[in-house]
Amino acid sequence: MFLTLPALLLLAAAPPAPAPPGPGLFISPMGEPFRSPAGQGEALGAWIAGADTDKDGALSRPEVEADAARFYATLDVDKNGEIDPAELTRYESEVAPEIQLGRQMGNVLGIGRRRGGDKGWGKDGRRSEWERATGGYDEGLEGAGRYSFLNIPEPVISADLDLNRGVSRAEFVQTAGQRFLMLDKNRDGRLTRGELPPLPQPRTRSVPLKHENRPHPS
Ligand SMILES: [Ca+2]
Ligand SMILES: [Ca+2]
Ligand SMILES: [Ca+2]
Repeated sequence: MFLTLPALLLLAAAPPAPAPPGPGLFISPMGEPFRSPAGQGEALGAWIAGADTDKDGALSRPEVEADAARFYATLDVDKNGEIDPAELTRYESEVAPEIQLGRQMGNVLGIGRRRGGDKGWGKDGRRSEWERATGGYDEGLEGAGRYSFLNIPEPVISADLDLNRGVSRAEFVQTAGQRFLMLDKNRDGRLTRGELPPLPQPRTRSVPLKHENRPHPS
C-alpha cells in the first residue's frame, strides 16, 4: 500500500480513537455490559433474552438471580467464591471500562462538585470539555448509571453487603434479588420490558443546556 505524504501526516496526527460507549451499550442491573451495533434496545433485548430461561417474555426473580450467578462465575476468575480487589479491577478496566471513564474524568474536572452550578460551561470549548467528562449525561448519573435502569455507578462492588471489600456469590445473588424488587414496580414478581423505565439518554449539541438560553451579559 502506498500512502501520500499528506495521508501519512493525517494518520500521524489522528489521536487514538477511544472506544466510544455509543448508543448500543446497556449495562444490566448487576453490571454486565451488553453491546450492540444495532443500538441500546438490541443490547437490552439480548440481556432479557438470555435471562428469560423459560421464554415467557418476562423475567422472574429466580431468573434474574440465576443470570447474576452466571455473570458472577465470569467475574470470579480464580473460582474461589469471592470477587477480590484484583478481580474487581479486571471488571472495571476490562469487562466494563465504560463505567470508569466518566467517573474518573468527572472527578478530575470536579463535575461532582458542580451540581447545581453550571456556570462557564456554555462556551464551545468548555462545552466539549463537559461533554467529554460526562458523555452528555445529566450530572448525578455516574458510571454504569448512565447505561442502566438503576443509578448505581459500580454495580459489582456495591453488592459487597458485609463491607469486607470482596463480593461473595451469595452477596451477588442476594443483591440481584433486591434490584429485581426495585424494578418490579407492580410487585407481580415478573419484569416485563414495558415495565422497565426508560434508559438515560445523553444530551446532544442539538439540545441546548439550560444556561445557553440565558442572555449573555456583555
Ligand atoms: Ca421468564
Ligand atoms: Ca475470586
Ligand atoms: Ca462482601
